[in-house]
Amino acid sequence: MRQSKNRSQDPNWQFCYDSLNKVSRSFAMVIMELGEELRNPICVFYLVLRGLDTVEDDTSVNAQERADLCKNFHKVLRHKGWHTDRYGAGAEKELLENFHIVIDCFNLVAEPYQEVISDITQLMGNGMAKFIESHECKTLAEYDEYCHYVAGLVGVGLTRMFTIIDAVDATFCAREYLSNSMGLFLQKTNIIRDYLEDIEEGRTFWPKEVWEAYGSKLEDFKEPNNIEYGLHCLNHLVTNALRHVPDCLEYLAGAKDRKVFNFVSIPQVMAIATLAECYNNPNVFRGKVKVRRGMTAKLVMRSTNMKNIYKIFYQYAVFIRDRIPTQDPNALQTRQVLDSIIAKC
Ligand code: PS7
Ligand code: MN
Ligand code: MN
Ligand code: MN
Ligand code: MN
Ligand code: MN
Repeated sequence: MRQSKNRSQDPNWQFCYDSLNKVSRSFAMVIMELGEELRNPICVFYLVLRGLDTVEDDTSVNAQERADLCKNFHKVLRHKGWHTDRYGAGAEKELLENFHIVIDCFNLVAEPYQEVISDITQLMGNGMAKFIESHECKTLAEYDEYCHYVAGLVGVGLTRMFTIIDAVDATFCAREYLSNSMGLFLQKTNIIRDYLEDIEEGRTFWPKEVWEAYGSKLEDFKEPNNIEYGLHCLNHLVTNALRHVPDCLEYLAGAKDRKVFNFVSIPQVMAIATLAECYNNPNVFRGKVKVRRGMTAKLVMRSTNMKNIYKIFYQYAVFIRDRIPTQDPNALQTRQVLDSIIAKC
């Protein structure tokens, strides 16, 4: 293998960055903005977890086989030449068909990064396997547990990497709940927004403990007759996700490196914009709610310092607060969590 320094001339890294651009809607851009030291390790981290997630997601393969591969996925990283053509579709299938290239690149990143990637892959794979077997989030505690495995752990791993180059507050490694909240806020926003897409693919992440208070089947919220109950449930889950915001603001305030700050702040800002768009919005049950392209560009440009971040969160909190329906069963809780966010801005 030739040296890895010049990414554009090394066909293996070329494959990784091409693959990253194809599989991730949101992360390719922010990863490219990272500095030289973190860019390759975080690119590999992303592709390894995207590979693992493709195994978790492919319900056309039987549950036992998927769960076994999830549990063993960290071992694949030590298995030169490993690849599979059994999972996923499109760019994600192509990623797993060429996974031996990702493994070669994994072996080129510095040892401390390899250790983070391997540890987090093992913990995430075991967590995913647990939920493949049980198949749904019953309680709110299980919802938080699932989100910890698939996103909170990503935050924990990224924080360990940021600490290697001294880019975030040194206490963050010991205060894992802050990194966990960063991931849970992104993951819960994704789960709320993807209601319809996930149902159509035969999966459900909305926790039963919440939706059963508003309907007898989660799918029923799609029916125009049930829209009022659907919105109550949606608003309940938005309120639950907003509880992570104070931790996220504390984390962002402790990200000192300029490039790392942009990397961690842009997804958080996109999440609050997406949640604000979803709150009390019947279109969540009809299609994919998106932040407008022009707004996304504006938010990305502004996400460069804490003063702007506070301003953006303040504006979205007020925007949601002004739209709380008086008859919403969680109106009071929603107002309280928004007021606690506003107080931090
Ligand atoms: C290593 C950057 C910054 C402290 C693939 C970034 C899928 C929301 O499934 O693709 O298409 O609907 O839109 C990312 C914390 C994880 C959490 C989780 C690895 C932030 C495998 C992101 C991303 C921690 C499980 C992608 C969690 O959403 O979803 C790296 C700090 C992967 C982060 C998955 C979700 C990410 C997600 P889908 P998306
Ligand atoms: Mn996606
Ligand atoms: Mn998944
Ligand atoms: Mn997925
Ligand atoms: Mn083969
Ligand atoms: Mn999703």
